[in-house]
Amino acid sequence: MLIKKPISIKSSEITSETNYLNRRNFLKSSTLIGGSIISSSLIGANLPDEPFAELKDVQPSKYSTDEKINNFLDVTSYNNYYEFGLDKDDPYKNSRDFQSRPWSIEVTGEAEKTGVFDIEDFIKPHLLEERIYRMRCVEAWSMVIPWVGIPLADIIKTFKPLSSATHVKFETLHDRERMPGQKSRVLKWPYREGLTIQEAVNPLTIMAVGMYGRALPNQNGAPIRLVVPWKYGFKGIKGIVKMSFVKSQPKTSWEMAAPNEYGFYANVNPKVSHPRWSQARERRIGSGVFASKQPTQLFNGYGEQVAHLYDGLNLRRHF
Ligand SMILES: Nc1nc2c(c(=O)[nH]1)N[C@H]1C(S)=C(S)[C@@H](COP(=O)(O)O)O[C@H]1N2
Ligand SMILES: [Mo]
Repeated sequence: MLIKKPISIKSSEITSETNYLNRRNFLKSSTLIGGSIISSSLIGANLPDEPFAELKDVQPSKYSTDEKINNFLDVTSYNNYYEFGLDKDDPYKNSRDFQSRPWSIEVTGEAEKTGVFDIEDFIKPHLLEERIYRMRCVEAWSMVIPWVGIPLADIIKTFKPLSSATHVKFETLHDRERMPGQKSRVLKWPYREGLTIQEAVNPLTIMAVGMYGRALPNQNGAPIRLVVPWKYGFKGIKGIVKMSFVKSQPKTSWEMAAPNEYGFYANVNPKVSHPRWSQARERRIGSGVFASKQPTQLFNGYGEQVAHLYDGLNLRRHF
């Protein structure tokens, strides 16, 4: 268990939205010492070198939804991160000792500035924003997650991509000792993802370094992961060590594994079924076992910001 349950506090209380919001106000107005409900003693187990650190100067964003935020416990114990196992609670159980520092990110390809950068230097030039986004997994469940991150456009700008760069490609850490799930052949490692340059610089696309105002837990992709809220969750690659500016559409891990099931675009689309299930509806995690599924929205409800990217593209063919 990630969270050592303190006596007399139920997990529902630890993680409720109200507590999250109260905590947020509390953090704004005072120095955090032990005793806040989500304190380093509860979460610290997940980031051994430092407590689940509070992120400073996080700006709110007009792109955040005001929908009900999911419980911290849902978001950190119901995960897909095959590097740490295939079951939903495997990442939570198996990533506990993962060390996400020191960490460097290699930037390569069609750009003026390339090289290997320490994560702190990679993040430092940028303002952190809170982005409360819906996340829709291709498996037909969804959550609302308060990410903390940096617009990918701001990051990309600092590397000055050349006009020859049409796509951005990302890779997760490849290390079978630190990521034991990579001993399985379920995917071709490292996990790979990619976006067109236009998708990458869309204002909704962020690289997340935190959630709930705190550093990103390991199971959610520490220290840095992609969040592309109008696409299926698998586009949101975790534990990124490499970003490449490339001249053609890169092959992604899920496309390599099952090209008829997982396309490069992976835009959320209720009208385009997965070959094995419908995408018309989704189960909102945390809504209770008796809650009915809710309708899935085209582009996960972010059409106003992103529909123009796909003008003239056949979304059924380019799924
Ligand atoms: N490296 C890596 N990134 C990954 C995955 C993975 O298995 N490995 N799973 C993806 C899938 S299918 C989803 S739905 C989201 C889940 O993100 P979350 O666990 O933070 O909610 O992460 C995505 N990023
Ligand atoms: Mo997913």
